[in-house]
Amino acid sequence: MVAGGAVPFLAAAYDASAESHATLAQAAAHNRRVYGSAVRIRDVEAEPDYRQAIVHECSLLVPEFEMNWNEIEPAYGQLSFDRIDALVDFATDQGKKLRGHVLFWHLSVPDWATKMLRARPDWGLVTHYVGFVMDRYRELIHQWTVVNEAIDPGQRSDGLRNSIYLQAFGPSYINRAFSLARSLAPNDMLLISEYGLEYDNPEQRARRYYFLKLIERLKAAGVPLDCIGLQGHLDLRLGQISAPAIAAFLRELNDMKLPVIVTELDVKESNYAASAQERDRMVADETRRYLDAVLSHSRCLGVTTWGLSDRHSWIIQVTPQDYARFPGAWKNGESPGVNRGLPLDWEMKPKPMYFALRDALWRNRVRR
Ligand code: 9MR
Repeated sequence: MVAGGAVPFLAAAYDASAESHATLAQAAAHNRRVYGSAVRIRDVEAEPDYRQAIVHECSLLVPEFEMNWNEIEPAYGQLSFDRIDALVDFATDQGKKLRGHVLFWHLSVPDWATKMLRARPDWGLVTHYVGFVMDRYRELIHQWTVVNEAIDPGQRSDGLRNSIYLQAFGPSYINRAFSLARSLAPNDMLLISEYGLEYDNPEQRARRYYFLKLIERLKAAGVPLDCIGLQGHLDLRLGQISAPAIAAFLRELNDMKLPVIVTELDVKESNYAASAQERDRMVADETRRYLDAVLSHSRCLGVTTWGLSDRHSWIIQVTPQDYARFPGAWKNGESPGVNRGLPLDWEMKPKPMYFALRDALWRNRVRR
């Protein structure tokens, strides 16, 4: 093991085929953490340079959407596992770990299921999908996003999202979801994951408050919850992350003996009119601030980014609202290009965010 705080070969230029520098996975492993990314299997199959970067940099993969209920069971009773099987096969062949994502998420409930659950709250409908998925990959997947994005302040006094699950089964659907997952996977790591926890504004303060209250209730009720997923969708339009707010939040989780995983890290840019160099610096700085806050204040088991390269980001587009913030810009036919909020650029070359991420993973010793 290399002593000291510096990542070895930091100055070496990135070349996906070169073995001469520490990868993100290696920097994470230096502190017994895991680094990984969400992937779409179709892109992995179609784009050799992307496939190579994924294989090289990641020790864990997350299906970006292939495991969602609406993907697996698009019509009632018709289960299709082709794409998720291909993704799990790829990961397993390459010796990568997997996170099962996502069992209970309001946006992945198929329309037919929403209709049926509205008409009759049938828990069996839900257990059917979850049972099939968890059983099928029992030997291959040992960590699961069980419940995702359950918080939505402003709807109810407990801060819970008024999702179809809540409407059908009441707030205890979360307890039941975890009990179900535990019964199907007695030794796996079960996560609840949430977004909007990083900034010091009224909305995110409320999100942190209600999320902690929920976690406290779940722990008090003996719900088998092993780890907290912090999505980490950073957003430069909101200013800078609040290190004190994050530290206070993580102290509460530490008191409950709960480890965390950063599950969906990426950065939405704000100033698309700045130079590419400046934009990349702002993204990297925010990434560093965030990871230093999380990694130094928690027992953090790993980081996954929501995609590895800007070519595949779910926030790839610079939106009309973004353009509207810069009247007069790009009049000469130039363009801001795509959002630059992931470690590698469109050409699979590392950007400053890559080095900020790698450095933070290397530098922040693990707390056990
Ligand atoms: O990035 C994902 C996108 O490709 C899918 O179309 C979408 C719907 O399945 O889900 C996106 O991922 C979301 C994740 O599952 C939960 N947190 C927010 C992510 C972005 O919407």
